[in-house]
Amino acid sequence: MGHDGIGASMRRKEDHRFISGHGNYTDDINRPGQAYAYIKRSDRPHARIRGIDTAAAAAAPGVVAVFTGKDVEADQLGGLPCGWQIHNKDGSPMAEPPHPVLAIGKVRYVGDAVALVIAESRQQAKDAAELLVIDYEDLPAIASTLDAIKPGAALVHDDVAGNVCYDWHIGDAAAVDAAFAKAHKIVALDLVNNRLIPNPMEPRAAIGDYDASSGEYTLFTTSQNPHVIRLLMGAFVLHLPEHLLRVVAPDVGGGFGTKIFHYAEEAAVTWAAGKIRRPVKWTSERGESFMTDAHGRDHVSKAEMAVDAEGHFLALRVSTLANMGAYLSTFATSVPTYLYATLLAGVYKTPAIYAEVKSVFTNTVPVDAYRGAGRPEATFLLERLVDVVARETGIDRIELRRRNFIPADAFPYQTPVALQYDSGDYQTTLASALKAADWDGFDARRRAAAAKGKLRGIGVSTYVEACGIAPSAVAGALGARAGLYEVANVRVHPTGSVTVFTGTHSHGQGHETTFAQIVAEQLGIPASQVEVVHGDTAKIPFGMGTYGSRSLPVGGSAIVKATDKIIAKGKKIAAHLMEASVDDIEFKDGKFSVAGTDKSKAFAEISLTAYVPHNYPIEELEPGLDETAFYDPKNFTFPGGCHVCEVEIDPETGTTTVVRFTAVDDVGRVINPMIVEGQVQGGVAQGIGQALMECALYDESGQLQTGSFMDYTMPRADNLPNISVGTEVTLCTHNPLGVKGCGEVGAIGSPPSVINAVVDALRDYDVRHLNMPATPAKVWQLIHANAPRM
Ligand code: MCN
Repeated sequence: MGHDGIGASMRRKEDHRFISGHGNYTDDINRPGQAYAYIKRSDRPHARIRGIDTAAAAAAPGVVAVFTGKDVEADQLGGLPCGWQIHNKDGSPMAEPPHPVLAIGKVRYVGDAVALVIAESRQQAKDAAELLVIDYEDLPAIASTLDAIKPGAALVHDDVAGNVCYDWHIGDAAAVDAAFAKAHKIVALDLVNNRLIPNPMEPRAAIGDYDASSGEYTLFTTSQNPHVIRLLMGAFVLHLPEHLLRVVAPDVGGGFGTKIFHYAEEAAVTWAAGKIRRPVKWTSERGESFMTDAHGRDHVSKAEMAVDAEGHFLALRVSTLANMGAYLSTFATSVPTYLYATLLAGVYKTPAIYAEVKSVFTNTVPVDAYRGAGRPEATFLLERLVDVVARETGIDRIELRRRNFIPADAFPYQTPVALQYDSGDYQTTLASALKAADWDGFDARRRAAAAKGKLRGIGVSTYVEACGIAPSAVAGALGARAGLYEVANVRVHPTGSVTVFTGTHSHGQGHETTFAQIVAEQLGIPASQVEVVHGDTAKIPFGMGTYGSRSLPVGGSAIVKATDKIIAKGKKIAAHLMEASVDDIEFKDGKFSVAGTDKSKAFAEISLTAYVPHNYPIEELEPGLDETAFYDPKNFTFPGGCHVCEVEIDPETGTTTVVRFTAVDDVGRVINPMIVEGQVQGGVAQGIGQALMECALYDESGQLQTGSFMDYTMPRADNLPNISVGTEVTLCTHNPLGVKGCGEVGAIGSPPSVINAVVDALRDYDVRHLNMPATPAKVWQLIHANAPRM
C-alpha cells in the first residue's frame, strides 16, 4: 500500500484545525436566543436542605428562571443511572441510592448541585446565584475511605447500611488458603492508591436546545460517548424517546475518562431548555471542575503473596476498599471490580488468586474511570508487591519477574480471575526495555550521581492490561447492562472519496488520521480522500463511544468489516462491468481486476458506476456504495509492556527528578507509530504526575483541600524527561487488524516503575514502601527518619 496506509507515521489531519484556533468546542457553539446557566453548588460536605428561598435570585437583573430539586421532583425527572450492576458476595444486588439532577432534601458533597440559575448572561446568572438563601442543617460527614466503614460512621445515604455499596469477591479463596498454608514465605504490603483529579484542558460544558415546532431536544456536550449519553439521559432521566433527542459531542479537549459519564449538568440544561423554550448554555469554571468532574482511583488495599523457596508465586490474596464518593457515577462500580480485580494476575502465572473488594460511599466527589481505570491500580499493587517480594526473598527483581512470567508459548492463557489473555511475550518486552534503558549501565550512573551528592534509583514495572472494551458476551456475564460492540458506516461517494461515520469518539487520540489510514489501506485510496465523522447521534447509526482503549480494536475493526462489505459489493459491480464472474475478480491496491487478464477497473470507476448506473442490473444489485457494520469483539485485547524509570533524589530537599524513562509496549500491529508514541508519552506523563505530585485531599470535615492548581500539582514539561518509547509486537489473535489498544498503557505501566525507582534510590535508608505521591516532603522525611545503612 501507499505511503499513508497502516504503519505510516502520518501527521495528524486534525492538528492544523486545533493548533490554528479552528477547533469547534462546545463553548464555541452559540445558539440563537441562548441563555446562560450557573449552578449554585453546595459548600457543605453533608447537610439537610431545610429550604431554599429563590425570590431574590429570581428577581435579580437578567434572570430568566431558577430551578431547584423541588422542580426536579415536580417534573418527575429520574436519577442519573449507574451502568454496571455488581452483586455482593451473597448474590444480593449492590446499593444504588438515587442521584438526582439537583439535590433533593440533602447535599452530600462540596460541589453537589443545589440550584440552576438561568439568566441573559453568565455573570448575571452567577450574581443572582449569590442571592439564593439556602437554609442548611449541617450533618456529620465522612471524608476518608477508611472512615466510611468505621463502626458508628455517619451514613452518606440513610438506607445504605455501613456506607457499603457492595462487598464483592473474585477467585478461589480455598485454593489461596491452601497455597498460603504450604508457602515458604508470605510477603504482605499495605498500599494506598492516591485519589486523582482529572483536569482536562477543556472544562466540561453543555448546551441544551429545544425546538418547539418538532419537539426535538439537542444537547451539545463535552462527551466521549454521545450515544450512551442519549440513551441514559433519554431513558432514565428525562424520559424522552431517542428520536426526540440528539446529542452532539463536537471537538473535545481531552477526557482521559472523565468525560465518559452522564453528568447532572447535561440533563439539567436539556430539561431547562424545554421549560424556558430557549437554548441554555453552561460552561464549567476550572474551580468547578475540581469539585464536580468525577475523580479517579482512591483505593486502600492489602496484598499478600505466597512464594515457594525459589520465589515462584503460589498465590495472591488482595483486599481492597474503594471509594465511590457520594453517588454512583455511570461506570463507577465496574472500576474496582471488573477493571481492577480481573487484572490482578498481571503478567504472572500465579496459580491461585482471591480478591475481595468493598466499595463505600463518602461525602466526596463521585469517583469513576480515569486514566486507565482499575488497571493502573492493579498494576501498582502487583508491581510494588513483586519488588517487595524480591527484597524479602533476596532474589533479583528482574530474575523474580522472569521466573514468574506467563511464558510466550502459554497463550491463550486463562488466569484465575476470569480473563483469558490471547497473546503476549513478556520476556521479550522486558529484555527490549532493559536494553533500551541501559539497565546494565545503571551502577555507573548511580556512582556518578553519588559523587554529586544525589541518590539515584532505577525501577521496573512489567504489566498487562485489558482493553478493547467490551465483548458483549463477556461484559454481559460480568454484569454490564449493555454489550459494547461498535458501529461503522462507510459511505463511498460517487467519485471515490469516502466518509466514515464511527460510533467512537476522538478527543485527542487522532482518529481522524488513523481511521483514515485504515480505510486507505483497505480501499487503496489516499488517506486524504477519507473523512472521519464522529460525535453526533443524528449522523451516526449508533455507537458506544470511547473508553478502555476500545476505539481502534473495536471501532477500527468495525471499519474493516464495513470496508470488506464495500469491496465485496465493488467486486460484483466490477464483474458486471468487465463481464466476468465475481469469483474471478481480485481487489488489490485500489483496483478491481479479472484474475489472469489485464482487465481492471479503478476504485473510483466502480464507485461512479454504483451511483450512476449504466446498463446496470438494478434487479440484482442495489445502486450506491454505502455499508454499515457492527463489530462485537470476541475478547478483550491485552497490551503489555515494560516501563523502566530512573530517578535522582536531592537528599537536601527530598525532590525527585525523573532523569530517564523507557517504555516498551506491545500494542499489537501499529497503525500510526507517531500517534502511538504520543499516546504512550502522554500516558507516562500522567503516570509520573500520579507517582510524584498529584493527590486530591479532603480535610476531616469533607472540604476539598486541593481545589485549584495552587494546591493540586499537575506534571509540567520541566518535570518530565525525554520519554523513550519502543514497541514489540504480538498480534491480537481475534480482531481483523491484529491490534491492541494503546491509549492508556502509559498511565497503567508507569506509576509503579517510578515508585520502584524512588524506593531503589532510598535503598540505604531502609525504605520498604511509600505510597504515591512521592512528594519532596514525604521523601525528605523518610531520608531523615531512617539513618543510612552503611
Ligand atoms: N493506535 C495505533 N495503533 C495501535 C493502537 C492505537 O495507531 N496499535 C492509535 C489509534 O488508531 C488511535 C490512538 O492510537 O488514533 C488511540 O487508540 P486506542 O488505543 O484505540 O484508544 P482510544 O482512542 O479508544 O482512546 C483510549 C484512551 C482513552 S480511554 C482515553 S479517554 C484517552 C486516550 O486514550 N483520552 C485521551 N488518549 C487520549 N489522548 C489525548 N491526547 N487526549 C485524551 O483525552
